[in-house]
Amino acid sequence: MTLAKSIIVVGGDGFCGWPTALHLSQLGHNITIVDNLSRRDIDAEMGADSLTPIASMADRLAAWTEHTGRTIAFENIDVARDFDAVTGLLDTIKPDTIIHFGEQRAAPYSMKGVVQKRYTVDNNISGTHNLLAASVELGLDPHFVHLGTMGVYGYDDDGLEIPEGYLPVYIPGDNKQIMKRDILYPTNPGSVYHMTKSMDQLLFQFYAKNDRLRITDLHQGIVWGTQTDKTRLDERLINRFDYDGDYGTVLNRFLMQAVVGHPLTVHGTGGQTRAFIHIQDTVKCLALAVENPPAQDGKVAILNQMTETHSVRALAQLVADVSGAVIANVDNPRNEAAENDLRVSNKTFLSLGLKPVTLAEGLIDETQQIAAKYADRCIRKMIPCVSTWTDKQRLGVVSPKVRKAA
Ligand code: NAD
Ligand code: USQ
Repeated sequence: MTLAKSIIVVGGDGFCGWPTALHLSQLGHNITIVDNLSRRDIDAEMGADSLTPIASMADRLAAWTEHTGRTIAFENIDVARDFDAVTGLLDTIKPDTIIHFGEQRAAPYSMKGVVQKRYTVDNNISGTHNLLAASVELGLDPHFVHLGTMGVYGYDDDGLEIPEGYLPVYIPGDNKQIMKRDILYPTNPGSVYHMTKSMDQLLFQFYAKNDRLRITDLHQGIVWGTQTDKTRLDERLINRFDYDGDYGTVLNRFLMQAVVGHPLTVHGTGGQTRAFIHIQDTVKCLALAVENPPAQDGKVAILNQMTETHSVRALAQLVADVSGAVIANVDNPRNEAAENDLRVSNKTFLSLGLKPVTLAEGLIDETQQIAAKYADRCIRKMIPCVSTWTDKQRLGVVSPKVRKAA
């Protein structure tokens, strides 16, 4: 165990933040969760809920202390709207590390309508900026670790292996010399949500250069699975499992759909290839990032936090093969390429010692067992993806229809 750090986990009530807070607490760090519980409020607003019964924050924290003897502090603060509370907390704690999970993270929710578009931009950009500006205002030097997304790179399918954040460009100079520059990889976001992550990158670039903040931006792929070794300790520690059409991510949705006898909802041909990582590896990557802050050299460290790539259609086939589920190709409510290839460099985490959990390792079974255990909590009408990307789709695809069943 290295030196115990004082760590603020913003968004620590969420799917990735909760197991990360537990993991870092178990490693001996002093954890303060900051969360305004907005994710639970959005569930209530939509009439949805986690498939797993997530306990209240008070019960979660009490269960953790019972099992481990360790305590985690909790502050209910909206980091986007309550700058004074953010400043007060940072001044009191003077954290070694701030991990920032606290954003509106669903692409379909961010495209639902103008209210959700504006909320996503206001919440995500202001929250990130408040945390950075408060740190500078107080003269603090925390290592800022942000959860970004693979989706900032876009899915151009030009055969290039996506590098970790920066693209070397070679520019011919006036005297025929070639000048090299490392520029931020040009962003190509596919939703208002993904756009906010592209905008976060510019905030980090500025604060790293101007104020010498040490920033790590983790470009994470789609997280699948539910439990980690820590959330399994007690049912009150169980992690969130989103399956609804806005917040459910593709593989977890397929696993849950298989269990409740719903056709697997493949958008279009299912040729969309995406990057994936298991939740257990997310928490391991966060611990590695915390232990390896970048130098104070004015440059943001960008790491691709993903372990494998799969097409949506291959995932559906895999789940159908293990469960006997039927695959349904539905009209795609999104505005995205129907087919793409994806190659991604993730060499930094591998070099730091990450040994990835792969889909092939049977963990699909565990996630299916969790889905089966709580299947009676499924609200079936929340399964279809009805948030459309454009007005044209909104008119034609109010309720996505099944085109073909395999
Ligand atoms: P989540 O919605 O489950 O958790 C986010 C948490 O942040 C919630 O508990 C919410 O209440 C809180 N929050 C939101 N706005 C806040 C605010 N203004 N002040 C305080 N708390 C606030 O999401 P998640 O799946 O755990 O994702 C966490 C982060 O990781 C997000 O930034 C997301 O973009 C990123 N990410 C997630 C995935 C994934 O597949 N889940 C993949 C790549 C990146
Ligand atoms: N898809 C289906 N059927 C479904 C649901 C989704 O075919 O029932 C397709 C989508 O059209 C899309 C792909 O699956 O092509 C991925 O969708 P998703 O909802 O699993 O993932 P996405 O919207 O990209 O967002 C999720 C998280 C987000 C994170 C992102 C990582 O919600 O917070 O940033 O994954 S990444 O995709 O790498 O950018």
